[in-house]
Amino acid sequence: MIDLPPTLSRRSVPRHLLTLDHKPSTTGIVHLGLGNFHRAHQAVYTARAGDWGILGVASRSASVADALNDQDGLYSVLELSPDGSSISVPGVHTGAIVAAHDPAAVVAAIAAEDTRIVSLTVTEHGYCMDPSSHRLALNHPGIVGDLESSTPVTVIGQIARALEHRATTHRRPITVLSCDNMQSNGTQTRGLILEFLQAANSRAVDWVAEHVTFPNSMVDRIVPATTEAYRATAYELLGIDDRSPVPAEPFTMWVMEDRFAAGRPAWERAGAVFSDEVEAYELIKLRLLNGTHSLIAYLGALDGRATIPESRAQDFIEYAARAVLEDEYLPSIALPHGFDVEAYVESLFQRWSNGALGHRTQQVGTDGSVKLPQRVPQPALRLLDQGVMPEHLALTIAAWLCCVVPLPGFDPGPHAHAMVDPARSRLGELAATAGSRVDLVRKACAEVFPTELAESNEFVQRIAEYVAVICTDGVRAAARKAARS
Ligand code: CS2
Repeated sequence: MIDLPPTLSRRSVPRHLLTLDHKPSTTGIVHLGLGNFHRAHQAVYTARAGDWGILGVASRSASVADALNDQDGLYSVLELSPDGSSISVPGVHTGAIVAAHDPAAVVAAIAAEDTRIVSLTVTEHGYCMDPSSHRLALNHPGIVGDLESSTPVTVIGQIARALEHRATTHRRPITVLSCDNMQSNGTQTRGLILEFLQAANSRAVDWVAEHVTFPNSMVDRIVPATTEAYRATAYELLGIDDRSPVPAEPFTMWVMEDRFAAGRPAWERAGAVFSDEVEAYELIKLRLLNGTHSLIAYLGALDGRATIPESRAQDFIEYAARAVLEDEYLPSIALPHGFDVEAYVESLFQRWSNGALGHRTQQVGTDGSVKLPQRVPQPALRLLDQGVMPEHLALTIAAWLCCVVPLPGFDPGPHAHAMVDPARSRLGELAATAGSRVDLVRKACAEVFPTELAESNEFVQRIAEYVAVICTDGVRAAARKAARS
């Protein structure tokens, strides 16, 4: 007989590794987006805060939800750094469901009387937002369908219908907490939900506006995708087979507004910060970390680098990263009171050097068409208005385009090919019909960025020049050009 390794459960897990040592007695939180980020971030804070259970909702894939249900709601978080690794098991999920299999169950869970918070990590893509106007994309096929349907399939439709249900039945208040990397994520989510309800001619609009809160939040932790290698490390550390471990860096940060309509876990016990300056923290995160991260990922992928630490170790990438961060992103931010920006910037470069984590360029480069609009346009427009050309922001967009748009005679390499982007096919169509490289860049910018950016001839021209240099002389030559300018 073969001895199978024990599977993860409340009975098999070593007690000292469990953050919450008992199954939560209630489910106060419904969380949409059961990906790795939520499981290594909010779930860890919640487990440390006490007895608040989370029902996890996966959008499509059943693998994580099945693993959690088969493992008593458990999975492990594998913390990796050059100084060593450690493992813990949050133990805060009371169950998991898959939205695509049962959208009505998602609406029912959010509408339930005991649910006090609905939180989201559904990525920028999940909000069905028009990139230029930042309003609900009323022509999005999912939204069009959801406006007619009582079993909505989009996240915005599901939350809106559930709030409508609350408004017309028990009327208990609730908080909608976006934990996605978007500027003013709470305010934007509120706008999208209210627009949906208005478009649906719902009578719940006023109730939602008055009784549901949407705090803004800034979330931060580098959390790669799970691979077989991470599973093997988790097995070594746990001695138990976990079907769904999550790798993460040691650093973690969460800053949010304290506006919860129906109570909240004591997240401050786990180090979360409640602040009235969240929007400033969001800008620091979105621009200094995420914006620079994008540039490192695209330059790295085009240079044949599989991971962020390998990319960041190239002198030309380190130079470009410091230039974009210090000269182009930083001046666009009013720092929060008492914030030590030098220490923050140095900690970023250390975090990006974490070779034990091996965060992939392909992962950071994925979804550029929905991530970059949150990172690049405002700092770029600000400098353009002052008559300054944001060279490294132009390089960021050029490098992204070279990764995801088919350009004649240019092969961006395997890491760029592996990047997933919802705009890939549309950008391919534009490339096939564009009259010139500048025309292609202008149309691509008009497709994903606010109109003002695509209308800046100078900026579009400069992006096209960088695209040309990357295609003919390579990414290092393009970075040299940006450094000289
Ligand atoms: C990254 C983020 O994929 C990306 O675009 O910049 O996922 C980043 O790792 C996290 O936001 C860190 O908190």
